[in-house]
Amino acid sequence: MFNTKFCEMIEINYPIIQGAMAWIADGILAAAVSNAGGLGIIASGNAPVEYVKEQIKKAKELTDKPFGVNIMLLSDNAESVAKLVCEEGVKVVTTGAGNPGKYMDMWKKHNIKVIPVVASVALAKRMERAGADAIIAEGCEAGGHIGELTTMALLPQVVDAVDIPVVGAGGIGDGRGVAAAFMLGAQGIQVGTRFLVANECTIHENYKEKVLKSKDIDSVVTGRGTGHPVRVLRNQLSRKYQKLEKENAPIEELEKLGAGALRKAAREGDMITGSVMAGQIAGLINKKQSCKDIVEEMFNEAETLVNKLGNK
Ligand code: TUI
Repeated sequence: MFNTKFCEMIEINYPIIQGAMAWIADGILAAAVSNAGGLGIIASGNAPVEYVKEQIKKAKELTDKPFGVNIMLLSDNAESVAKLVCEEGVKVVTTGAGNPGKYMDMWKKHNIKVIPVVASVALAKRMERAGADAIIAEGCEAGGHIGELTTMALLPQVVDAVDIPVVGAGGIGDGRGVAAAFMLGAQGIQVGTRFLVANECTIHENYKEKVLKSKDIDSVVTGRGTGHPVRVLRNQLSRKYQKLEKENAPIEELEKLGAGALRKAAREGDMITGSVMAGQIAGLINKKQSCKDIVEEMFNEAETLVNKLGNK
């Protein structure tokens, strides 16, 4: 039922992209999602280019299915990673936190499918004109760096504004979310938070436990004042950050507090001074599963729901 044109374009069985989560989405997670029939994504975040190269090598060892690499455009290494994906023959690139316009021609020349994440209709249109193959419309329910609009409001407006496939993201954690995104016109979905607790996700157990324990209102947005709003699960770091923001602390002080904090949470399990990025849907996520079970369960649930429509 959910075998869309988008699936054909990317050569995947299920129209699901695994969200690019910096210091979290490595070659192991990406390969597991691709082996499950979705599109696994290696997140480059702020990591050095050598790290990304290693993760691409690992993913190639673990799967013969297509996988992608995400370029985080705020990173100092964005340009090097943008070139690396061309050298490595990566099939799909997603981008986040900016406008990837200056790399589009290079990627298209290398036959890479380009799927930018956008948080507005304006950028979606610009990306379509620049040659994007599809668009990920990400609402502010998502974890990490976010825009202003919710998925419910953003997704149908982007669907109406462009002729290329649109993938819905932000707040999707089960089959109900999948069905809802399709009702809004999406041809695919992107899921991050639910994959945090996947068996193949290599983050620290403390991070997984914090996601499993979290409730509906446990995420907060920090950094609205600095122009880089980020959704995280509440902890000592987020409280300190918000207090400093209220006191109008200098941006440099806030940046210093945030530097390296995601790595600390994801790799060292520091739930006190680490940045525990996750989406609003974390409260719904209550079990660890393989990537295969997550993907199949989400689409089976969605199919059941859609079949029920109109029946009493
Ligand atoms: O990029 C993400 N999520 C991220 S990136 C990240 S690493 C980071 N850490 C600290 C501070 C900042 C980043 C953690 N999570 N999601 C995709 C996304 N892109 N969401 C929103 C956007 C976005 C927002 C504005 C994309 C483009 C944009 O406008 C650019 C323009 O020039 O118009």
